[in-house]
Amino acid sequence: MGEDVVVLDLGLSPFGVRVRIALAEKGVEFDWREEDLRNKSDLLLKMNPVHKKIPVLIHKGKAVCESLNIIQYIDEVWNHKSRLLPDDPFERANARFWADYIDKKIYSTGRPVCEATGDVQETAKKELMESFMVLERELGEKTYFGGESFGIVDIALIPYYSWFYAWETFGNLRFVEECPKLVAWAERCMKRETVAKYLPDQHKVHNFFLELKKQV
Ligand code: GS8
Repeated sequence: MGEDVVVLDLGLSPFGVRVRIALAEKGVEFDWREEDLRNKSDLLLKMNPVHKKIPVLIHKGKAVCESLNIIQYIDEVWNHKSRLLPDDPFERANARFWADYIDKKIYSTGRPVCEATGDVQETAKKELMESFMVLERELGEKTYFGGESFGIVDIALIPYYSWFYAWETFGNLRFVEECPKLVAWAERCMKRETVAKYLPDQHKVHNFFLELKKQV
């Protein structure tokens, strides 16, 4: 492997998908290793001793953790093509703000929409849709969140497109009606080889939650 890059990951993880897309955008080859989170490898525990979570990017033997942090690292190391963050400090701060917004809002409400019932699910549905409406407004008429070029905010959000079907099925949410611009944006992103290659099939995400529900 020319670049000496290893990714510790999990197929359906939206955080792991971010890392795979970022590396693909840069044309960096990597050795992909799927972890069993019920039986974490010694390598994962050694490389991410603080959180013990995937994804971890191991570059030349050194570990970088946390998906948004990893995207920024990838952008800085392989800075010759496909800049994922803008150079302008204000635009850069703005991109980080929105990536952080997605991180704080989507996963934490998106999981209970699939897993919970009753009031907990209702509250999560409301909060999730509120966040998507905010993102719909921020995207507006732009091609990508950063304008004409695909970047960190798109990479932070697009893995959740694989969850839309699960949210529609478990939560009865309607994305095409509620946030048409985001759906059109997601379809635009899907036309990119790097996204289409790594986005999990939406039925797999739905089945994952179905299985999870059976275990309860
Ligand atoms: C989240 C990673 C995460 O939650 C990031 O990389 O952006 N903020 C981090 N990883 C999960 C799998 S995805 O659901 C994980 O590794 N969980 C293992 C555990 O909690 O033990």
